[in-house]
This record gives sequence, structure tokens and C-alpha cells, in this order.
Amino acid sequence: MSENEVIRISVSLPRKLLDEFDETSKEVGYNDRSKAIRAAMHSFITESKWMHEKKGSVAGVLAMVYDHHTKGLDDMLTDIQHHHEDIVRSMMHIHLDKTNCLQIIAVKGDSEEIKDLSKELTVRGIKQQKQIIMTTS
Ligand code: NI
Repeated sequence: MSENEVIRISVSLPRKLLDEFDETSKEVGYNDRSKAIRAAMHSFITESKWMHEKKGSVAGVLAMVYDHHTKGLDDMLTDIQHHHEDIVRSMMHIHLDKTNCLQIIAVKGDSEEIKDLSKELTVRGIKQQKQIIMTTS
């Protein structure tokens, strides 16, 4: 098996997500869905790499967009942050529209614990999550 071997996969997606993906990727210049998915996968990998690479004390931001109608989600997000009160420094909540909320959590502390917090925050109802992590030393 060569490293550059191209394989075909089959994935299940909500139609709305795929339509949005196709529309967005065309807008930024991709006419080929496979190429756009490859680019999206590369950027997902790059963005997620800090989880393996950054060690020790770091600071950063965890941001997420979610549907506040999802039952129990607001309480769950609050509970999760209380469990990590030693690294959660600040939190901002913005009501984006009738449905969506943007929550921004500023963190500082051990990268392993921030990693745990970030994983715990990937619960049902979260539409997007982004992390920006910076080393403090
Ligand atoms: Ni809200």
C-alpha cells in the first residue's frame, strides 16, 4: 500500500450540511467535491494537532456554536465548566439569533486538562467548536 494511494469512502451526512459544504466550497473556488473535502480534512487535522503537540502551561480560547433549544445543553455546558474551574478563566455567551448561541471560554492552565475540557464540550447539540491555543512560555 503506497502512502499516496487514493481510496474511495462512503460517508453519511445530513443533506443540509452537504448542500452548505458544496455551496461554500464553490464560493471559495473548489469545483471538485473530493478536493474540497481533502482541503477540509487537512485543515481539521492542522487545527486539532495542538492536542498532541502543545505540552505544559498554555492559554487559549474554546469557542462553540450551539442550538440552545437542545434539551439540557445549557446546563450541561455549565456543569462541564464547573468541573474545570481551575482552568476556566472567563466565559462569554452571545445570543446570535432565535436559535443559536455562541459561547467563548477563555482558558489558562495545563494543556492536558484543556484537552479534556475541549473533548467534554463536544456533546450533542454543538454545531461547531474551535480552539485557539497559545503557549505562555
Ligand atoms: Ni444564548
